[in-house]
Amino acid sequence: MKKIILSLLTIVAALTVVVGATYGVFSDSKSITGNTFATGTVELTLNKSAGKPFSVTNAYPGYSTGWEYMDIYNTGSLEFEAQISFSKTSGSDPLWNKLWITLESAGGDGTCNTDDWGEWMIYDGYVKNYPSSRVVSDTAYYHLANESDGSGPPDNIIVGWTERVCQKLMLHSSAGNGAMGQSVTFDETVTAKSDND
Ligand SMILES: [Ca+2]
Ligand SMILES: [Ca+2]
Repeated sequence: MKKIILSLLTIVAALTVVVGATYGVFSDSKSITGNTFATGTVELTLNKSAGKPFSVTNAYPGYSTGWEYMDIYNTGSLEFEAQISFSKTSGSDPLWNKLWITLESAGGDGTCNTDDWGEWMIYDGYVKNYPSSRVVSDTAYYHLANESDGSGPPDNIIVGWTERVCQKLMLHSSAGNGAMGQSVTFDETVTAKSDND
């Protein structure tokens, strides 16, 4: 009986050795190397006509500047949507409240106020009421608008391209004596945002 038990123990020990052993395998492996992920840059350059910034003196109700422009030039590596905003930095509120601005795209000929194709009205109203969230690179205002990934309506300025925004500034004819002998200073800012629709 003792011999049988010893034999069983030997068998169990042997099985343990077998179970604990690792099998050899044949294998093969290949890699796709050099995966990278990098981001682009949003960068705008703002060029302008000689009459910008506006520098108006001795104005009166109904006075208007001539047509000036600024060029929103995409100098980054990503197409972008462009927005304009205006903010008063100092000076008279009664005068600021009566400043009126007209914004138009330059159209196909790139020249302001020639009424050619693509010369769309962007805004015609009081500067203080300008809707700053408005994308001015939309096809409604800009005939070169693009959307390379087709993800939404074309409202991007593509890399290396320029949108010319024509503008003239006037003092509304309804301005009263509260705006007389006053001055106001304001900023016009263009914000470029990477494509988001
Ligand atoms: Ca034109
Ligand atoms: Ca877009």
